[in-house]
Amino acid sequence: MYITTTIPYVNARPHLGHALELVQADVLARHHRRRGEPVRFQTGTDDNSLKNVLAAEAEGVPVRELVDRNAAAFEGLRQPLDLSFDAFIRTSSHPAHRAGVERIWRATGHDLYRRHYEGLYCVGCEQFYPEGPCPDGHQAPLQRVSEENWFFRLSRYQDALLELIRGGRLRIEPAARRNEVLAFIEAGLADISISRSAARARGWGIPVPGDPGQVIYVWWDALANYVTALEGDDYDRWWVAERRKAHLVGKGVIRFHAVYWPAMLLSAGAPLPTEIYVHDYLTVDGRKISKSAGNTADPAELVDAYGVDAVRWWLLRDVPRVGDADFTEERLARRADEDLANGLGNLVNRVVTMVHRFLDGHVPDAPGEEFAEVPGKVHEALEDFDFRRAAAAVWEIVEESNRYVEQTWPWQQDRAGQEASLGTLVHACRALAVHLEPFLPTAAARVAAAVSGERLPRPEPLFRRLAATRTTG
Ligand code: MET
Repeated sequence: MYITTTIPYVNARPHLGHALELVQADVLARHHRRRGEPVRFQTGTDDNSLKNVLAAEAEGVPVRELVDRNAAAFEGLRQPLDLSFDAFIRTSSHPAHRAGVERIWRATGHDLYRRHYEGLYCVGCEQFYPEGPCPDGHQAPLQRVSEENWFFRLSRYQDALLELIRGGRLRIEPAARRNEVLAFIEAGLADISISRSAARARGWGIPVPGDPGQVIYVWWDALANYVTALEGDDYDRWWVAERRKAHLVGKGVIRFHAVYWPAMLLSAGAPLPTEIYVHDYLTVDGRKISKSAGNTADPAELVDAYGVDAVRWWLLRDVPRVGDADFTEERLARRADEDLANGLGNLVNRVVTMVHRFLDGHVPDAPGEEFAEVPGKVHEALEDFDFRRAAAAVWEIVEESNRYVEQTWPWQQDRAGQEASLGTLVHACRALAVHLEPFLPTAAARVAAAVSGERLPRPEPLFRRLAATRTTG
């Protein structure tokens, strides 16, 4: 499976919303790799936007400097968040990106034309609106633009797109998002402007081939990343031969991925993606995430303060499949304490402690449950893009095992009874370590270490309690 995230603008440092999409993609990638399927997990940054240029101007630094600095912060999430991406593409520095964008431009040449255009451009959204204000709430005044631009005959692809989505060849999850896309296409597709004057772009971006006075629209350039990063044989392997090509996207950018991008590919005669998974947004402390409001919830800082397991677990366990979720540090700490420290940590600790107290640390040679149904349930949930349900399927092992301890009271049994019940419990903890890996790779490794071998290591607490660590300011 080829799994991509969107490539964020780098006008600012990453916020928790970026971490959500990256962690979701990471779980999918790890899950499919464990099933023995080849996986390519790709992410990156959208460097060529006007938004980045304006941010650099506001800071008084060269664009290149700002873009490099912020892109490094995105790439730097790999280690703190335990991300397993295979490739990271930056549109301003990837050696094959520009040539790839130019190739797509030429391949779609039969659908391109120049005409005069007037409209209101929102730099925050990097798109035109017929009238103001920006529906997304960007405060900066919309720019009135009146210039010659290149246009793409999107209108020509209306029927092909409808058929593609209705027929399920392009699957969009959740279904409400699919219906939203269908309604948008059914309402009629107008051609779109796909270039701007180089002057308005401040000379930043990829020039239109053969027309250096224009630069290519940043979305056209950015969407192309999904194929331009596939160099040499990788294009055939991951874009032509691969059966599953999934884009993870936020709800605000569906139209670009489910309408513009497939139309570009159809026009270029290239294969199409097969799946688009749409997540909703996070708010932080009840407000839209925004740099000016100072509530971006820096993912690397959160990991510093609470640990990677707590951050990943909140994103996976508390964010619903549909609907926005509100993040607060209290919620993160509460969820981690309840599930990780009290639920999982306590279980493993109790089991290891009892194995030491009653069996001198030796793991009994008793049969145990494999929880063979868990991978299937996880798989079904992930096919529905439902991380919460997938996480809950694994969590049943924790709950069932804790119930088992309460019901069997190993400390009251004779030696044979203790061997049987502790054998079962050690097995369960080992199964947990295996099934938890895609979600919480670090915690899974710690659980595995605590319950592996014929003689268990001395018990040590796996998770510290977090509730008092920090308070949201
Ligand atoms: N840069 C865009 C955004 O942050 C995403 C581009 S994905 C091809 O919304």
